[in-house]
Amino acid sequence: MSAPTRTKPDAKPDRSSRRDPATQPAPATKADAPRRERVFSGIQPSGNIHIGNYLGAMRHFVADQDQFDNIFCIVDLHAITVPQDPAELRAATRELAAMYFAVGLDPERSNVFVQSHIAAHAELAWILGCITTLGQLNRMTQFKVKAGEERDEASAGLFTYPVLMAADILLYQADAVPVGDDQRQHVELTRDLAERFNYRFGETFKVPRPLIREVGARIMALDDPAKKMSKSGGEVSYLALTDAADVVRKKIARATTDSERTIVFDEKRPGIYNLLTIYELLGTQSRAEIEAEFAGKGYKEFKAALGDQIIAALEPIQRRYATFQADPAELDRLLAAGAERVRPIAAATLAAAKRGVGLA
Ligand code: AQP
Repeated sequence: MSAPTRTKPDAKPDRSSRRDPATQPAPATKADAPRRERVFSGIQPSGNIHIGNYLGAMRHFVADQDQFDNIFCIVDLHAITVPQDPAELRAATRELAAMYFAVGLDPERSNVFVQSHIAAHAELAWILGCITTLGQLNRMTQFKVKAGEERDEASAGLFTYPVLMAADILLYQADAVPVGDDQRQHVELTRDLAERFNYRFGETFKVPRPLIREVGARIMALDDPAKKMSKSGGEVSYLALTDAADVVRKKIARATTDSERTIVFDEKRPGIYNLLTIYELLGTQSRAEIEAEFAGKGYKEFKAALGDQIIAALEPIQRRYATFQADPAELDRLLAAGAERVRPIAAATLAAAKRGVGLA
């Protein structure tokens, strides 16, 4: 049931709004029938996938594959919110596909596809953009960080990026969104938009919850532990999943620590804390065991052990990555198959949203 049309777009949704069966997305496919909880997440093909992407997001996608109905996207429309070289973007899209499968996503259990291959993302983003306020977008911290001082030079796409992200998630009626901590605010906006839309136009979208792990949700830059590790940081700031062993050793040796001597998990010492967190997440030891292992030892020994551990973790990923990269036709086939499987879900949701607002 629709709310009065005078409702301000920024008004708090009234949770007493009733379900309107006319605006329910039709059950789309067998895959959309009573089911496990569905997760949706995306990664931009905007550069080298780094260990922050892996520890904050990708490894959870893989670990939880059997628990969820899985939809993972290569968000190329998000990537073009900042300038991209077209040939590099094309290559990065396949590289990210290869990396998704190399870290362990099984194409039988996880749907992996390219965002721009399903036009419903852009269409729903427009509709959602019309119920999003400038005030909401002005509060998005990632835009402020990415636009920097040159705000007027940033693209309108970068400003409305969170609306496209909301469309990505809501199209698939996702229950949960596994992401790193930097995306928390965007998932909150997604929830707000879903609730507002449902209130104004009838129950249409599932309101998803963020799935953010406590440890590893924010891996910091190696050269500046005050900043998050990022694809667009300098070469020495991130560890790419494709880095060769000698590069890993060099980057870890140079990683910023401090002038103290003890190797302990202390959040007030962000450099060593970040490195210890990576060590913890790639290994099996508890924090107490790690601290005991390095008691009385120096940074040099710890960094050597960390380098070895990273190299050992990356080796099988890099081997599988090379195999997928060597067969671009197979990658394209897997991506097309992934898109075909999820397209009906997106189409049903978009149709319901259009009916809701009076476009169909
Ligand atoms: N440093 C990080 N620690 C933990 N998780 C992280 N993620 C990103 N950086 C870290 C998570 O990885 C997923 C994909 O990220 P993305 O490609 O969508 O976006 P991003 O945050 O823009 O990645 P970058 O590396 O920072 O790229 P640039 O520099 O191009 O902006 C998300 O789940 C994200 O939370």
